[in-house]
Amino acid sequence: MSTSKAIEKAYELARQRYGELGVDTDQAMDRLSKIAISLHCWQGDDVGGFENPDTGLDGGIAVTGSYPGKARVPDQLRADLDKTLSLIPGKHRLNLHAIYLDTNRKVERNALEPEHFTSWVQWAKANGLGMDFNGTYFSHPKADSGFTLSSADEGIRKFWIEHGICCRRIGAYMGAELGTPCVTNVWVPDGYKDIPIDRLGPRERLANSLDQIFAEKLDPQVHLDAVESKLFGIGAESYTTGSHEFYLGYAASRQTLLCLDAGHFHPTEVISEKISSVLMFVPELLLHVSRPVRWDSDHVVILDDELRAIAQQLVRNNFLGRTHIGLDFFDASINRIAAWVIGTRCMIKALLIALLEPTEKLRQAEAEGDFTSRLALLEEAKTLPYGAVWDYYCTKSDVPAGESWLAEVKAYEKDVLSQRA
Ligand code: RNT
Ligand code: ZN
Repeated sequence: MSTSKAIEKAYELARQRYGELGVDTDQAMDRLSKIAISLHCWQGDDVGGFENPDTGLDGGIAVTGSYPGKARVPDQLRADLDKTLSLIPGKHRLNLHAIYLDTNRKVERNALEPEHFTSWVQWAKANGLGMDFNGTYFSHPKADSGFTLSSADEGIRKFWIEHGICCRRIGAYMGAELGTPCVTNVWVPDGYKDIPIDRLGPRERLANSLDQIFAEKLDPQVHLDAVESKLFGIGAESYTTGSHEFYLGYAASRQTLLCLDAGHFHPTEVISEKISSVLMFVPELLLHVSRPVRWDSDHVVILDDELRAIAQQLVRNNFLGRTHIGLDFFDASINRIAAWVIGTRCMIKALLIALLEPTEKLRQAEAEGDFTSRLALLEEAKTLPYGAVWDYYCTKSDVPAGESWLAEVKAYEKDVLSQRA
C-alpha cells in the first residue's frame, strides 16, 4: 500500500472511532484550517535583527548554540521562512520585531517608519500572510542601564516612548495593507539585579509611558495593542517593573490585549490556568507559546501536557476568536528551520487534539457530578487516533505528513544554509 493510501485508510478508521464519541473529524480539520499561528521571525537568527550586525543580544534574554547557517539579511530570513511555511499546514502570520527593518541606511529606533518594512509587507502579501509587530526595547545603548520605559531618566524614557509610537504606526500600516489587524506587542526588560528600595516609582513611570504610547487612537480593524509581563531576566533577578500583576491591571483598566508568555511565571505556574480568568477582564489575549526548562529558557515548543492544556482552554471555552496565538522560542543549537517547523507543527497538533476532544461527553459527566467518568474518559481520550487525523490533515494541506518534512530541511541545509558565510 502506498503511504498516501495508508494515510487515507487510517483516517477513515479514525473518523469512525471519533464518530462513535460524537466528534466530527472533518469539522475539526475545517476549524483547524482557520486558526493562524504567528511565527516569530527571531527564531531564524537568534534574535539578532538587521540593525547592526555587531550588536549582541541583551535585555536579560539569551540564545545558546552556534548552529551554522543563520540568516544574516532579510532575503535569507524570508527564504528560510518560505521553506518553513512550506512544511506547516494552514495559513499563518509573521511576527516581526522592529530590529528586522529592511533598509540600507542607519535609522534610529525613534525614527522608524512604515517604509522601512515595505519589503516585509510585500512578502507577506505575496504569501497571503498577516503580520504582527513588536517594539524592540533591548539590544541598544539606550537600554544599557537596564531601564527603558520605566527609566528615571526623562530623556531615556522619551526616546523609548517615541519608539513605541513609531511601532504602533508601523503596525497599523501592516494591518491596513494586509487587511487583518496587526497586534503590536510591548515587552520591556526593565528591572533590577538586586533588591530595590523603590518598587513603585518605576511602575508609575511605566504606566505613564504606556499611556503616552497608546494615546493615539488607532482603528482596531487594523491595529491592536498588547502588553507582555515577565517574572525576571538575566541580570534583573530581583525586580521586574512589568510584572504580571502590573500588566494585568494595566490591560484590564486600559482594555488592551494582555500577552501571556509561557516562560514568564514561577516554575510551577502555568498559563493554561490563567486564560479563563484573564479573558473575563481583558478583551483579547496574545499568547507567547514557549517552553521554559528550569527558567525562561525559550526551548522549542513540544507537544507536552501544558501545550495541550493551553489548546484545550482555547477550544473548550470558545476563546479562539479572542486569542492571538504567537510563538516565542529561540534555539541556536539545532537547525533553526527545523526548530520553527517542530514548534509550529506541535502548536497546530495540540489545537487539533483539543478540537477532537469529546468535550460534550466530558462536560456532561462533570455536570452530573460523575467524576469517575470524567477521569476515565479524559484518560481514554489521550490515546484516541489523532495521529491519523493529523497525517491526513497534512496531506490534504499539501505539506509533508509524519517525519517526511525532515528530509526537506536536511536538503535545504545542504543546498542553502551550509553555503552561507
Ligand atoms: C522576553 C519576551 C519577549 C521576547 C521577544 C524577542 O522574555 O518573551 O517576548 O522573547 O520579544
Ligand atoms: Zn515573549
